[in-house]
Amino acid sequence: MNKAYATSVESSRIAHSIGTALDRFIKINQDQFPYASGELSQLLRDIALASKVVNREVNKAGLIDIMGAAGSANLTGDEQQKLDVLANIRFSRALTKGGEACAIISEESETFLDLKNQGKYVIAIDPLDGSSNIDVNVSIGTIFSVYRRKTPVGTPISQEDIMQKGSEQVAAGYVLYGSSTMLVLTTGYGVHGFTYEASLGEYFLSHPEMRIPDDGKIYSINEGLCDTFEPSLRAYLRHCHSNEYTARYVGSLVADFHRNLLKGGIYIYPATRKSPQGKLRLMFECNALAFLVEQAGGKASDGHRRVLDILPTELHQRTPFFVGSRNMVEVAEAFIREEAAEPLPSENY
Ligand code: FDP
Repeated sequence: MNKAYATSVESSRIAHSIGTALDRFIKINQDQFPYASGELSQLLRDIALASKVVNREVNKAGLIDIMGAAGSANLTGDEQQKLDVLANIRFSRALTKGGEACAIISEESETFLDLKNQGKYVIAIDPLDGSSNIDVNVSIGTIFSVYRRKTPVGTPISQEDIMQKGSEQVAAGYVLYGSSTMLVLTTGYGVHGFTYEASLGEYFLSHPEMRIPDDGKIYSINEGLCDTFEPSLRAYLRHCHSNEYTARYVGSLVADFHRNLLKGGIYIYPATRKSPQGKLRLMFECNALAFLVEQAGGKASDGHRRVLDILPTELHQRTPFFVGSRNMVEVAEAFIREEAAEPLPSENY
């Protein structure tokens, strides 16, 4: 081959490796996975596959709305479904067919689904988080946690299998359907981000060993609810203002979390007058993100204690959530502890 030609090919995009596909990554790292028997790997593949289908639906959301608005049915005659219900069906179907999950708990369902099979894993999933953003073309996400069942395979699923602390997760992740689609994953050995290459139908490792900066300048909270926050939290927000932090709030948890993971920052959904326990669900949203952030070097708290140490008593339990850069979460916690010393909010706002 002509040397000049070889050099030009070398420096062109063709010469660059496409990178590590998710499947390959899972295979290479399988021995690092807890209970490395291959089942967890298969489970993660099932989740990735369902997320590709949901990604396709999300990208068609506008078209689905148009068809829905006309009150029409789709080509196969099915009634159009809301995207979050659709996502729930996609993930439940993939996990059921895959056979590695024995039970699914979903933000979309009242109770858990016992799959009555030989599977060893319990999945908690919020199939489509940020639903108020679906209709307006803003990033949304899927959040999932994976637990090992506690009772013997072959017996009915019990409360013990379902109501596990976040610290017992063996894997967790989220998919962000945004300007690009990403799957961010931990199995307890760091956090790795994969970007979806639609033309190849594959996730590729794009963000290995993700670490959240110890400090940041971004705070993410629905500040419109400020008058209903505890005085201590309002004091923390004044701290953010006086330090000229940047306010960023998409209102889609996965998108806000992802940005802060990359840039450093804190996301807060606190207790409010309307939601005294906060709005977010411990088992479907907070535990997975808490596991991820800790694996990336950050922190997740309910203002007083580590989120992963909370023993759930109800499936749809809510918790206040402070998550992000370690130092920022610790400063926020310090403000919460000083609650009694704070002046009344009306004097300051
Ligand atoms: P949504 O209600 O749109 O589903 O957990 C749900 C969630 O979104 C989060 O994704 C988001 O961060 C939060 O609620 C937004 O709540 P507010 O509108 O109260 O800020």
